[in-house]
This record gives sequence, structure tokens and C-alpha cells, in this order.
Amino acid sequence: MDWNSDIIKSLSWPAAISNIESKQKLAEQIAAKVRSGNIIGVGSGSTCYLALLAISQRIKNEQLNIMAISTSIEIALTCSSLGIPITSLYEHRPDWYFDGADEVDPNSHLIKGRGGAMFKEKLMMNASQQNFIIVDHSKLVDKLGSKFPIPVEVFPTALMNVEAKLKTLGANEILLRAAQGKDGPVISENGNLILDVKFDHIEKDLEIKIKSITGVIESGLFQNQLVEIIVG
Ligand code: A5P
Repeated sequence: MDWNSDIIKSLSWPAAISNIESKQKLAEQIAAKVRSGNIIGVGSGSTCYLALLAISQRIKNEQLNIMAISTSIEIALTCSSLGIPITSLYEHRPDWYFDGADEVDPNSHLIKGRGGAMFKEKLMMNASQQNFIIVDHSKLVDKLGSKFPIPVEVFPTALMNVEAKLKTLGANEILLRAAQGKDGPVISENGNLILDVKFDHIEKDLEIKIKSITGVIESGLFQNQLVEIIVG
């Protein structure tokens, strides 16, 4: 039986999408990779949203049989509204995964997590056999940290412990991400807090050092991942 939900039927991306022409082209490139039978991990953000629209078009036109594993509630709801079947890592390993990023450096190291979904995004990237990062030119930087802080997801009662340890790693600004549409801080996909952290210099082992702090669930620094970057 169908829910016939007005909320799901009326879903759309909530804001104007920046660099939409480049993102549309990236969306078409990702949709062209889809093969019937694929289990596809889906990242978060507006580029992924557009890619899902393009994939759903191919599913309709060619009766493709695919399943998606989402990294966020936002993307799970989008799949639901587009009629794309969802599965989970309990049932399936993704054949491939696509996602956006906030910054990409010349070594294909990334900053992600503007959407607060970096834990599930990194998990999906680890679980998947092939990873595509789709970005428009505005995401390319010479040096990570040029435009975005590093998001760090923190177990709530570990907040001050993590803050103190980040300072010893050289953090020069640590902000608790504030919510919009609710009072107080952002609560992540996993019920945790998010710190946005700036460093003067991002060492090549900073991802591992941040991860080793007790109370850190995950960071949005992706220095050690196997990814193929596609620039639109
Ligand atoms: C989600 O947590 C982020 O890492 C996104 O991948 C990133 O913010 C994507 O940005 P766009 O909305 O520009 O695709």
C-alpha cells in the first residue's frame, strides 16, 4: 500500500543551487554510469540531488533495476520521492558510490561535511568498491582549508574534551555549528554535535590525528581515500 504522502510528493531542493549548469552536466555523467543490477551509494548535497534526478529519468526510460544506499535523511527522502528503491549496508555492499565535496586539492584530498553527513559518507566510501567525487570548478583549491573549516562530528558529552585536544593539534578557531530552523546547535544525522575547525596548516596525517581523539565520531577531512574526481 502506498502512503500517498503530500510531503514526499512536494519535496524539492530547498535553496537555489549554485553553479547549476556544471552540476547538471556532472549529474548526466553519473547517470550514464548506471547499469541495471547496480547497488549505488549516494552522497549528499545539491550535486548528488541533481544526479539522482538524472538517474531516476534513466530508470523510467530504460526500466533499469537499481537500488540506492543513502548517506543522509535528505537523500533517502529524495529516493523515496523519485521511486528509487533503498537498501542498506546490512543487506548490500555498494558497487560504486558518488558524492560531492566542499574542497578538492591537487592530491584528491577532500573537505566534506557542510551537510553534516560526513560519517556516513566516509563509511560509504570505505565500503564501496569504486568512488566518484563530482565537483564544479569552484570546489578546486590549491590548499585544503582555503574556503571551508574542517567539520568534526563529536559525541555530545565529549564536547570539551575534543575542543581541548583539537587545540593541542593546532586548531586556531573552533565553532559549534549552530542550527537554522531550531534553537541551539545542529544535531547531526547520528544525533551528535558538529564543530567547524580551522587550522593554519593541514598536515598530511591530520585526518588520523583528529580521528584518534576520544569523542570524535568522524571528521570531514578525507586524506586517505581512493577516489576518482570528476570536474564539471
Ligand atoms: C555533504 O556533507 C557535503 O560533503 C557535500 O558533499 C557537499 O557540501 C556538496 O556540495 P554541493 O551541494 O555543492 O553538491
